[in-house]
Amino acid sequence: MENKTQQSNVQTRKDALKDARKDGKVAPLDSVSRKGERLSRARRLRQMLESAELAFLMEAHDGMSAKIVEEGGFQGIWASGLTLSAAMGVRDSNEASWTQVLECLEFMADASRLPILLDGDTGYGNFNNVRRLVRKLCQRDVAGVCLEDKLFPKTNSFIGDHHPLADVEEFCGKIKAAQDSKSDDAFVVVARVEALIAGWGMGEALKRAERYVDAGADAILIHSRRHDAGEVLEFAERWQNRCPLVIVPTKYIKTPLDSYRRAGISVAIWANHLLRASVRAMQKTCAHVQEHGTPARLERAIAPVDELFRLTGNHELQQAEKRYLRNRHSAHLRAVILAAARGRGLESLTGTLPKAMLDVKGRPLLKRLVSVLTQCGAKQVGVVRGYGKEHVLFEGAQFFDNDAYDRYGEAWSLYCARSMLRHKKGSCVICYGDILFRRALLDDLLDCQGDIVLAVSPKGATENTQTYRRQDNKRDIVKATQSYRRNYFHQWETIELTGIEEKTSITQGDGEWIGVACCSEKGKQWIVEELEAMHQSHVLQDERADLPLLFRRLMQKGKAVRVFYTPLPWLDIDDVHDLGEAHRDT
Ligand code: SPV
Ligand code: MG
Repeated sequence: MENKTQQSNVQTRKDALKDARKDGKVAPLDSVSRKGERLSRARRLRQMLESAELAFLMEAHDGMSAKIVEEGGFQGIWASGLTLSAAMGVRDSNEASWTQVLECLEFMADASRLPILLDGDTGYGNFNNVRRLVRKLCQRDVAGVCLEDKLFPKTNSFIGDHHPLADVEEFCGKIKAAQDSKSDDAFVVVARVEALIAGWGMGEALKRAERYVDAGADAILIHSRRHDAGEVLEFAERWQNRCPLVIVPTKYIKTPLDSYRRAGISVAIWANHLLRASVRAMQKTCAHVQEHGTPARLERAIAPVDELFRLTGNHELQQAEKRYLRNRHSAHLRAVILAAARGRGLESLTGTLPKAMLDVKGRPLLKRLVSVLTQCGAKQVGVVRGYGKEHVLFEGAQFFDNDAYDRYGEAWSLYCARSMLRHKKGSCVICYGDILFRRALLDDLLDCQGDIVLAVSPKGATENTQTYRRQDNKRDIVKATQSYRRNYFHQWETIELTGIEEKTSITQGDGEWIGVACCSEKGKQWIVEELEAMHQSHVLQDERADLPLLFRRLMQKGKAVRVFYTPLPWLDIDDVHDLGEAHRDT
């Protein structure tokens, strides 16, 4: 007899819905409207309540659990007061403030696209607190709030007896206030009837539910702590489908779901299961590690670290870095500074210190260089030291020793730091240790496309900005497929190196390599392979094995080395004269 009545309820409800859909009054339970627009979260929650299907909300208490609920295939989230509090380590007695709850909700709403129904307890105060709460929930795209007719501060429904209930009139005022304060029409206000919990009986529960619906509640949550579903099924039967019903089958967990379907219940909430599952998993993990002294044997039983990265969307961040970072290299950028030489022409000043450690306006040259590279995003800076290596040690760099600094050329120094080029990911800047440049120059170089790109001071610029340089000083003179043009777009033009040699006169080339190069992942690989080849054939173990030789060999093998002309000023400290200029200039 009971089942029959329940079945006929469902039938009525389904028929009513069918008609409403035909008339276009109720959208199908879908996340997209008929016009193809994505429905708001509040609209989707409303649909769940209004659907003839039994729907489920799964509890979540933070961003991670919200994400897991979404991936788990649920249609919505119950932001449980109990688990939000417990996850913060406090009691479900309004010990967490409402703004702390709001903050958690914000993480949850960001982490998942599901509609969230907040367990708003008693509304954290009177009607006025409810108004502010609802305004804030709408702003944060929370789909609805469930208010319970108890007193602030509330007690969890499964603790203690004789819970005091709110005055009906006062509670109706909160429901009206909630409805009046929402900025999204679809935002859902659920009124939770605690009369059965408080032992006030079925009559009181029905009477209150009626009043709450009259006050504007969109749905009624009828709560029971009995271990069978008798109370809620009886309520549903007597309620006669006046508005959607929500239940929380925590205690009467064994009731078959079809009983709820037959009773015409709209939404069942699994209110605390994810937190309970993770508490047990955490306790087991602690016990295991205590017992065995190590989590080594747990690796397969727990989520891999990569799973945390996946759940928190690290892949998206990597894509975004490519699009938005000032230069696309920064994420894994490294740099190698070749600073092994004593410095010819500076013997009077390099009695003990190598030239890279000479003071330039109160700070060693090398430290200035490391700081420019770091500012440009280099995550790791390697310094190859040789002469006076005991004086080359400071924080912020990793050191490599070249003890053959006075016998072999710079290519050998680079070979000493080849491990820096072997990192699979990210670009690497290679630069001499006796130069100074500003950040803008390196930023521009890093923006340049190419597997090996040399920063070249173009002919005109070199002559204008570096007039103090001695004419007989040797420089790395560059010839390229194109000379520098004062063209806005030159930075994006593909200009390739055709020759690089030590010469004294700039007039013989298109510009001067300033001693800074940037290599892509592929470029790094070419360099490592070429250095190994040079090593095998003993070309590397020679004082003439400098970086221009390395670049020429790469070019001969058909590897494109690019030229990036920069008119920005830079300094090359070759002798006492240069150092004097650096003091005046920097
Ligand atoms: C919650 O999840 O916080 C609830 C449901 O309010 S219950 O714990 O059953 O009261
Ligand atoms: Mg609660």
